[in-house]
Amino acid sequence: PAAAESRHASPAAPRRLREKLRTAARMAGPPARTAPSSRQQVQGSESRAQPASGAPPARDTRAPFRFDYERFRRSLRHPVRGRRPGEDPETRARRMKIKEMMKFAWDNYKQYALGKNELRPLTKNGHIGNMFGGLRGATVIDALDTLYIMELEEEFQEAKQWVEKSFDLNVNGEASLFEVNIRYIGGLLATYYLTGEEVFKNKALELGKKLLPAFNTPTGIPRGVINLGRQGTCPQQHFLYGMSWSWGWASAGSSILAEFGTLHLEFLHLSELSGNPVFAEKASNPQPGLQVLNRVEKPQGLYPNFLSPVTGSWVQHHVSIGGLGDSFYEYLIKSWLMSDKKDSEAKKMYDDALEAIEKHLVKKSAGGLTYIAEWRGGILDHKMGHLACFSGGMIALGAEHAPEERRQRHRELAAEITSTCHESYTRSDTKLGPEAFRFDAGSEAMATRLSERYYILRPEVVESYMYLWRLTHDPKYRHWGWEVVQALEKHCRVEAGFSGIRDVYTTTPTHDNMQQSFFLAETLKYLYLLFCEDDVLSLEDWVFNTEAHPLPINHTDFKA
Ligand code: DMJ
Repeated sequence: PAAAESRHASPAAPRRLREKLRTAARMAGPPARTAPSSRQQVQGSESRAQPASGAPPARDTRAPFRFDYERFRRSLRHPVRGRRPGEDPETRARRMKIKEMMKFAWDNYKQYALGKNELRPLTKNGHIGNMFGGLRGATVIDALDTLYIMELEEEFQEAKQWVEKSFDLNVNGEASLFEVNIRYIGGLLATYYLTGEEVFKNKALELGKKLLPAFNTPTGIPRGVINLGRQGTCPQQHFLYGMSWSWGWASAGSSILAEFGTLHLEFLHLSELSGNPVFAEKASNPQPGLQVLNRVEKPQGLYPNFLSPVTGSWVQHHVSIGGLGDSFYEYLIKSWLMSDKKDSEAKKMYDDALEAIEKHLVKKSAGGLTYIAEWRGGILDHKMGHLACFSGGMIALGAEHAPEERRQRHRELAAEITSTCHESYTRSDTKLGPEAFRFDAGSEAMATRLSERYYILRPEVVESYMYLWRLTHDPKYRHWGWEVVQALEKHCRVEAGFSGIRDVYTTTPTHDNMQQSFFLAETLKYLYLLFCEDDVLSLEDWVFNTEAHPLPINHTDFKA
């Protein structure tokens, strides 16, 4: 993930977007993907900059901005849910099994925890937690697009009704900018693009505005925590504003690479749908912080995980393609793909970062397993987190677009990393992988610490299987995905939903009593797609945000 960065380094694409949006706002004529339509009134136009002089504002004669949803749908190259040509019965049966798992997960959430953030499947109640600043229904929002794609129509209507009637944005509490963005904004945007239902777009835009104050820092790099409640009005921009903080646990008030770098995809779409460039501008960080990431020296070309939003310098030299760093890299390559391959600066940043990772972090174990180590001030930590296993899919996706001399090497690297992550699953008693596994002290792809033996229904390994399947059609990826389905059924399915487990190395694991919302957004969606034809949410039309919410590729030219 890395949105803000790609904008520091990549003023060209956002500039094109801003031009397009301004033109659209002036309505000199319908822009490429926007045109008047009777049913598409956009929210957000009311919050464009107003004169701050105190004089009464001139009458606004501009026609309201409208996003032409029908035109957008016609621009897709494949039907969203695919064409369903003849397929072998086993693949279909497996897909149907995964659909049944989704229904089971949803039904139990609905029965015992609707409106809470997650289901506690053992105690049969709901969990709220403290990541979403008073927002509720994380599982509803995360599940919406998966329910839609799986054609669970009744369940989708139940989720939609909850959004219409009960999803309250007037909340007061400290939220993670990153989590709210990837789960709520991403989920709402994706569901709008899939269905054309205005409620999802309107909620996304309303919530998006509440996140903007997090960017009010000397560099424009946002802080990690935002209060969605305490708000006033900022006269210059006529926007609501709140207060923001850095995480208490992050070194010296720093912002986290994978957090401020994982906004760009969603924020570009907020601007695309509203006609208001402010979202793209904020996530592009064009203000005083422009070029921060380009300017700051990167140790051996690597990006450390902690950056000061005040000074724009690194606070600590910990580099990881897993937690704290992961989705920064993911959003670089996906920014380029989502821009229809126009955001060349994002692509260059991705290429350079991957080259540094290959050179300094990619290692081979004594037993021949390829892994990506972490780096702490120049010292390698021979460990891979479960989170880092998304990188097989990311590298495979990037490899398709790499120059000839790198393409094959990156394809092999992606396959090897994915195979190592598969090993971390097969070497456990449950056939599910631990939170982190190591390659030291004679250990190979296994957790060596008690505190790293748990599995919380994470998606990253099946995410890579899905990409590798789509890009290679090697049947082993479907086979590996089916192993995961069986292990989930055996060890994580309980009477009232799915639960994480505390130790993957025992066949009688204790459950953690939590059905994570990303299990419905990601794990089950990627498993389902693994057993679909390639035209279901085709990679030619969509990029998945880091929570597996599909956002459309902008096939049209940004130049108005
Ligand atoms: C998800 O919320 C996202 O994939 C995020 O990028 C990382 N972690 C979780 C799932 O493991």
